[in-house]
Amino acid sequence: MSTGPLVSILMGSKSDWEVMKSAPEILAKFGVSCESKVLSAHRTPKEAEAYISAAEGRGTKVIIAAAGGAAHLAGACAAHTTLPVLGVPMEGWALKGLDALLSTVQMPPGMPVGTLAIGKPGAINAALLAVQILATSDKALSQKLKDYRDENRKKILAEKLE
Ligand code: RP5
Repeated sequence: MSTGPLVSILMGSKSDWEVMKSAPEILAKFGVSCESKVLSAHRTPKEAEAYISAAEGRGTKVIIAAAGGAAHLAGACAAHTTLPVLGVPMEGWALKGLDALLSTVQMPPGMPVGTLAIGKPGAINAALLAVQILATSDKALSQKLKDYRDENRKKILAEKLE
């Protein structure tokens, strides 16, 4: 029986939450179930592996993994599942997140991680991309995405400059 969320949002530290909370906010707009958890590739490796290995069996369809610095969480997730893994590099404490971006994006061939932008834009787009993945087999969700784009388009066109 599927007991898990459609999307799992993992992050290496509670300090990532301020940025990553944008992801569940977006998923909620689309009525997509999710679970947000702190699990670290380095600090809680066994628990991270156990959680990821069980994800597909729980009915989860997409994993979002965020980490900063030597950001190995998304790659470690990819190593333990064939579910799509979307990586979000956190800005962290140095190098403005370039370290996390490169750590997340430079996966070896055969082990893909879809890497988004650094920080909040990446958190938002990871959630939207997760919805887009789910929408390939869900017509109602696909329509919601089209409506969302249309709302944004109208908002931009209505913007006035001083
Ligand atoms: C990474 O180290 C985390 O994802 C976080 O972005 C960064 C700093 O973690 P804390 O020292 O704030 O817990 O693993």
